[in-house]
Amino acid sequence: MPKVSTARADRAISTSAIAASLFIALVVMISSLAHAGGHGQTVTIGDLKIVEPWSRATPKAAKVAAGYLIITNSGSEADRLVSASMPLAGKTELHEMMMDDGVMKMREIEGGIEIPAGETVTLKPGGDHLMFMMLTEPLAEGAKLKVTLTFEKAGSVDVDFPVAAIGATQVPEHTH
Ligand SMILES: [Cu+2]
Repeated sequence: MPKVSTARADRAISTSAIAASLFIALVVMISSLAHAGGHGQTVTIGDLKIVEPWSRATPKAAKVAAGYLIITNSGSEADRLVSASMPLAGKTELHEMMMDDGVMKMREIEGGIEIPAGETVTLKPGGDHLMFMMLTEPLAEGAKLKVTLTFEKAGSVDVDFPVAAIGATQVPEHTH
């Protein structure tokens, strides 16, 4: 009888080992899918490459939300992000953060955001950002916002901004 129970135990172990490796494979697959989704799309327009666009869900009463992205200019001339628009926002501005009497405030960037030749500009929490204003509805976690970015030289391009959870401080599902 001990033999049988050992065999059973072996079988039980190998079954659970298979289940565990299948589970791990599944988790890896799902997290890589989520990871790819979390990065949002990579968009290229002319010499500019846009990666990791994202925004953040808003509570019901909120009228503003921020948008973030990374822009790399591989060209030999500077370009400039001059404006942006988003269908759920009555108005979209380009904002910067600044200290005013010891208080962090934000204000519209006059003349847009320069993307110097050969450099990468990151719009992120605490720094420059897109400000979606006069929202016509709350931004829902998991949604994708179609944002139109207009550059002085490269022209206009549509970029999908995935919406992270309320309070998120980085790209959704971003795990590096
Ligand atoms: Cu702002």
